[in-house]
Amino acid sequence: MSERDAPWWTRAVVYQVYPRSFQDSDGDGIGDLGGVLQRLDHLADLGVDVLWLSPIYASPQADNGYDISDYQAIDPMFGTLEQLDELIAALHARGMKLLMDLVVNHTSDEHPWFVESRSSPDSPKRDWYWWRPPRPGMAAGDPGAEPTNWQSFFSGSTWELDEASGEYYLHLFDRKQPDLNWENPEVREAVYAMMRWWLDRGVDGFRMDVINMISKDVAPDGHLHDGPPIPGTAFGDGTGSYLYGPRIHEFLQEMHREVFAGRPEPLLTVGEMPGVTVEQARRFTDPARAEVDMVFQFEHVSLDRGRSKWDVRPLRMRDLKTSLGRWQAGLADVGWNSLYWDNHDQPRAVSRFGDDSSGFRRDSATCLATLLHLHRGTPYVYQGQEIGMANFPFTSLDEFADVESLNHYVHAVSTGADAAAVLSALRRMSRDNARTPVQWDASPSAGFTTGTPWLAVNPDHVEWNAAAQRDDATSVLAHYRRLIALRHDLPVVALGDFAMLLPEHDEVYAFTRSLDAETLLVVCNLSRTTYDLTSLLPGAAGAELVLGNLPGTPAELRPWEARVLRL
Ligand code: ISL
Repeated sequence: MSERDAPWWTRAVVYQVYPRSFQDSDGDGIGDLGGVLQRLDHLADLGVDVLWLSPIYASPQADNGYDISDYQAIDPMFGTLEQLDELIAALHARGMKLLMDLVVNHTSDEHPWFVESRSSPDSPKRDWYWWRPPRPGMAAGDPGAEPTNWQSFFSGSTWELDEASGEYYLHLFDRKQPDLNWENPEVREAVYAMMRWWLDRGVDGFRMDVINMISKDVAPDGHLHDGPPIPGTAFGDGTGSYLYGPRIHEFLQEMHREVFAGRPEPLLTVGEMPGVTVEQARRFTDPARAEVDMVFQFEHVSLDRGRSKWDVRPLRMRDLKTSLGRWQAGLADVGWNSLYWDNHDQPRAVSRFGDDSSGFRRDSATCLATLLHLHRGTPYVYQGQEIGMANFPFTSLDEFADVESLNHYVHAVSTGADAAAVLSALRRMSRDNARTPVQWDASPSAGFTTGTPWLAVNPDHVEWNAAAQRDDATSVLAHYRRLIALRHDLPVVALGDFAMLLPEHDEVYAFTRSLDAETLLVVCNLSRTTYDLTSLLPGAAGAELVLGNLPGTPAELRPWEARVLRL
């Protein structure tokens, strides 16, 4: 890809706002659009190009807005459509763009489409969702009578019985999130019309929630297939039927034609795709196929787990290099990577991949940031990451709010797991780690709200907050600002070829980026060990420092030090 024909988003940085936890403007303890509007200077000051807004649509909030009951209304908890228009205008005035979350694998069970679908087997919208009778020869409600053996992402079966009709409906996530039936062309047209409505309003694109799951492998007679049994559970793994369904490319190409094709404005589409392989991602992001611009893949955030995310294992750096390196190579000539360490579904990166103990937190946060932002792809900054926010010191179940965490606790403990062990896994992996309020200042509610925050503020906010870092040139925040500016300034950061160095090294992550005559060497020490830099990488000696996270350029590479050097 040459500098001239590279799309705008190859040099862009995206900032994710999880609105419920970003900034409250009305004192109800829940962040809102008024709060986002108040904090736009923070984004402008960072220099980010795009704001990705997690869902603000009308929703019963069973999954914090990923359960939508009206795609074209703003939940009153978050504000009004007028404020959304105001946000679009304010962002555009600052040269930024707005990426909306698009959640169309499922709706809320309170969406009028589902309410109508559920009302009767003869409803014209019955086929908009996945309704199925009990397993042949079994009665509705019998153990094991569910149409397939699939396990939900949020624990238990993916099927919920509707007593009135004696049929089950499919929900890959919570039972309050029924899956839409994309086989039905009316469903697809309704979704496309809704998307066009948002683009006409001025939004600049969509982050598409679990978009690889919209096509299910369904037999001509409507039968869905059982998955292989998951050891130790009563369920099967259904992912083979829906992570890369037979019509997924067709649906995305149709969506592109019906929604995006021919629009003159520069747009961005990113598909969230759990389980996507690099070979599949090449197809999804090949511009010639016109599907999506980039995908979120999950390989690097699955390296520290066993069979489930709650089975936490130590991360081996070599695995991280192999994985990220394969994605860099796999999308080098076709397609594009998105780059992230964390988001609203993952624990905080500095706690998970870095070292959040007080002596290393700042250095490891800036080291991880340098590593990620110097890869080839579009980096995503998750709110609070830019000030080094860490996991929450959870000690009891009543501190959690997330449906995934709570469902897991109930299912695990009721099937015999040790409660203390479950709690300890939640403490490390719960999504609530990422969902505590943004720490704006050292005041009691961290400047997030004048009321009682919906989820407790991390007590470390007295030290770790944006106000304390804003004018400190050595802060995590200042480092993010420099990294973002570097991507804007140097074409080699956006477009340069990637080559991994020291693939076998357990603690030092190093690579080069090259474009035309320019080569950058990036060296990141992901440990507390001090290394002799020249014996590791002879080329580093005497090279010009472009950006580092520690002062000076001594001969040794210090703990959690990151350097970007020009060769
Ligand atoms: O959170 C996860 C890790 O356990 C994933 O299984 C996650 O549910 C998956 O990545 C899909 O995430 C998206 O869709 C979910 C929603 O809960 C997430 O917040 C969203 O990012 C269902 O809409």
